[in-house]
Amino acid sequence: MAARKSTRKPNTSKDELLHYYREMLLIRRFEEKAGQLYGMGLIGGFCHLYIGQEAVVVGLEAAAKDGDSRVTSYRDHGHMLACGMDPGGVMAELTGREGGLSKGKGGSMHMFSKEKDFYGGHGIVAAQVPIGAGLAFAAKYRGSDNVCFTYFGDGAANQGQVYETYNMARLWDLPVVFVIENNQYAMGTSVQRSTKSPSLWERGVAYGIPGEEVDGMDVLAVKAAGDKAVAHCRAGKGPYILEVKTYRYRGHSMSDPAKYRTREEVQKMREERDAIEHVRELLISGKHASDDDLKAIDKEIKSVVNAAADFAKESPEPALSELYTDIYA
Ligand SMILES: Cc1ncc(C[n+]2csc(CCOP(=O)(O)OP(=O)(O)O)c2C)c(N)n1
Ligand SMILES: [Mg+2]
Repeated sequence: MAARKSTRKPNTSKDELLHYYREMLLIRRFEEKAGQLYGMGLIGGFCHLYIGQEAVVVGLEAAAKDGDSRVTSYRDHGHMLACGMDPGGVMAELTGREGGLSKGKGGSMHMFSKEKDFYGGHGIVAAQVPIGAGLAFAAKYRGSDNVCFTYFGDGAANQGQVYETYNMARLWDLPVVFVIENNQYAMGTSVQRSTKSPSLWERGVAYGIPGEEVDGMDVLAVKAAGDKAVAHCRAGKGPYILEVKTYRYRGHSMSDPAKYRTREEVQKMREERDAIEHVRELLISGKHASDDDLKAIDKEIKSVVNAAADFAKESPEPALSELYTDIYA
């Protein structure tokens, strides 16, 4: 990844920077806590952490407005927090408790919020991509200018259904922002090993869909690209692709031994490119906040996350009768 170019525009206000800082920190601290609860045996099944990728969803949510929808993969806790879903409800779903957003019956990969227009949480790689086009179809059909943010990974970008969706989305000029979260790995396979063409967004050109690469470790760059993509969609010009270059610090899931990359590679990213540290530097160098101010924010966020974890531990397990509700047959 190229060295960071400062994308800070003179009009990036203190409030905006503080908002990004808080939102990204909430996701990081939440995910660290989820990792701890998993280690304690309180979370079962799979758990895919978003640590390192926070700037992607926080930057794009800053470009969204009421009524826009979002849909993503199993690496979804950050997306839920960024669109305003309750941290306690998300954590209690991870622990499989009654207070969870799917009443403890869905778990990490199956959470939804009608109120926030969050349509999951999908465990099948790329399955959310056609669903995203469907959500965009609904927005257009109803005559709104809302868009659907459809997130998927670099690995998912090699799935055939992505290209069927591109074709239809452009044919019908659906308001979809396709967000490829290129974190450079699909489980243990690096993008260099899986993908011939170095640029994933350029594949949209074959379908007449414009797009661009974005520095996903710079929340201001993500927000600026998000604004551009969203304006394109809202103007009725059809879909837009953002290939956001990012990096996950943790393994694919909690059970990943991470033998496919070196510790040094991860360390280098954390030290030189961390998105939260970037905003922290902007806040300090712009004299918008002191070290103590930022420590106070961290403390406040830790207490939100601790309260979510307490709720997730104390909420009861679902009643056995719940086995027979919310089912088709
Ligand atoms: C159709 C399908 N094939 C394989 C899998 C197993 N699988 C789960 S995640 C994953 C890797 C996807 O990587 P990427 O799209 O880059 O997303 P990331 O995990 O990096 O966020 C694979 C192969 C699956 N869940 N679904
Ligand atoms: Mg990936």
